[in-house]
Amino acid sequence: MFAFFRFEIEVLSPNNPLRARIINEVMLDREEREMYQLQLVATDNATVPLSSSVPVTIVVTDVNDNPPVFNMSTLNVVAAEDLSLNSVISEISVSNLLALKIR
Ligand SMILES: [Ca+2]
Ligand SMILES: [Ca+2]
Repeated sequence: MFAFFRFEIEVLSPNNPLRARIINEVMLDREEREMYQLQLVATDNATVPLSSSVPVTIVVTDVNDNPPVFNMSTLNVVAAEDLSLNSVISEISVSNLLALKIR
C-alpha cells in the first residue's frame, strides 16, 4: 500500500523510547482526500513480544488553495429582446464558489 505517513520514534532515554511522531510523506490535499485512518502499533523487544495499538484519525483541514473553476472557457448566450424581467438567461456551473459578480 502507498505510504502517506511514516512514524518516527524519539529515544528519550536508552531503554525508554517514548515519543512517536507522525510525519506526512505526501502533500495533503483536502479536495482529494479529507481523512486518513491509521493504526499505530507499539511492540516491545521481548522474546515473546507484546504489542498494543491505537487507531489514529487524521482530518485534513481546508485551506483556500484552489480558485473557482468555470465549466467552460467562454459563454455565448442568445436572449430574445422581449424577454420578461428577471428571466433566467443562462445557467453555468462553477466549482469552489462563494460569490459571483459582474465586471
Ligand atoms: Ca487542495
Ligand atoms: Ca482547499
